[in-house]
Amino acid sequence: MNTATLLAGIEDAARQAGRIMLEAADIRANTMEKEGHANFVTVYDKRVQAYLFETLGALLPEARFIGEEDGADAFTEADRHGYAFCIDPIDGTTNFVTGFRPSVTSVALLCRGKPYLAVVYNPYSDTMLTAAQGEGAWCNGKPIRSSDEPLRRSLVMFGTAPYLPELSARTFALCADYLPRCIDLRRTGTAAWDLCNVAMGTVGLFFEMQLQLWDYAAAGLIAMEAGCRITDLAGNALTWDGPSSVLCASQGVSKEDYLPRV
Ligand code: 2AM
Ligand code: CA
Repeated sequence: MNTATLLAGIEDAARQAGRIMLEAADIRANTMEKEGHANFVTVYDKRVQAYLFETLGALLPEARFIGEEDGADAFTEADRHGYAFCIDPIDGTTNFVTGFRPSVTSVALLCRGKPYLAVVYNPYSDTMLTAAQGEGAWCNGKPIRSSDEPLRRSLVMFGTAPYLPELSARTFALCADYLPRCIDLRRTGTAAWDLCNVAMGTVGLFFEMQLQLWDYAAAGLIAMEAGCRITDLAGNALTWDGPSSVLCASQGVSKEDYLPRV
């Protein structure tokens, strides 16, 4: 199957996943707590993942699956070979539960352990972000590039990892470091959407102390294909095989401004 057909199939599946999110009812009553503080899952996260596993499995039967819910949530050595879908059925589950927007569906297709195709869909604004490795990134079918503005004329977004309280002091030290060096800070509650904002050019830089592979695999490729730099918070290349800190900046942010100074 060629790249365009495969990408179109993933887009269709993400759009249907978005429909499940938009039609969700009684979300709070259908919410369960996972391990740790403020870590939720709803029946809809599980329903969307089951839908995506089934639909994408039919699209590319030889692909393996890594997804946040219901097990199958670890990258394994087998995923370094062939194809593997890496899926977050609902990124921004806390937003989904509380009614704060947005939440998105995130699907990356890894090829030999590296992101190859990516789809992030925001059903609340009907915004479809896509990317193909080496071919570019698109928003609703139009090519996107990250911003040319320097950090001092850009917004910075960050995630707080509330389920990992040991990271909060460092997270807020980083906020205090970046705040005087940028216009202002923003937090949406979905790392995939934050990274897409850097890719779309609305935001100059994003950081979070720890993300899971399914939080950043798809949006990370979209950001790279839009000209962004993406590394861990120490500036090392991402290995795309498990949890990591993530630092991502638009093409206008200089190397000197990129890394934290604390
Ligand atoms: P989620 O909504 O799919 O859970 C918010 O800071 C970001 O971190 C969201 O993208 C959220 O994804 C993600 N996240 C939630 N729990 C996490 C965990 N235990 N480890 C890393 N990232 C997590
Ligand atoms: Ca999720």
